Amino acid sequence: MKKIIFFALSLVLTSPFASAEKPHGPKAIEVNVSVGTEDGQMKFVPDTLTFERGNYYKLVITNPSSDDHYFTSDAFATHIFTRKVEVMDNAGKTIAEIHGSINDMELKPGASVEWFFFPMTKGKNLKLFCHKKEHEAQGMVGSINIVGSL
Ligand SMILES: [Cu+2]
Repeated sequence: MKKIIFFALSLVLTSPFASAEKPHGPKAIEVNVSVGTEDGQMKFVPDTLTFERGNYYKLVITNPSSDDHYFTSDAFATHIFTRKVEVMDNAGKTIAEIHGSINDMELKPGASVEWFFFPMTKGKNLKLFCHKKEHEAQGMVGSINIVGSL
């Protein structure tokens, strides 16, 4: 019985770290955003994102809806340095790592990605939108700010 409890406990304790950054990497500040909602609303939640220069971020983008949605911001890409984007499977395990500058991604229903980046230059009201047909017109727009005194 003790063994089973220990096994269960070790699963609970280790699973959140399965997708975590390697211990020697910089510590990322986690920010969450969803594209669409479970009940089919055409919006980003939240629809305004603010990042600060000098920090390192992990932006977790999830699609809880049953539609395909884009997370697109051409301006944002020019203000950050992307370290990598990790694509997760249903269990939260990384199945792909993408490197290079990124300004557009499409998430299928249930999909989740983690975008690791450094904000480089300040920016105000950088446009975020979903370019799936008619989605922007229905409210799938948002804005991204990059602030900081540096
Ligand atoms: Cu959309």
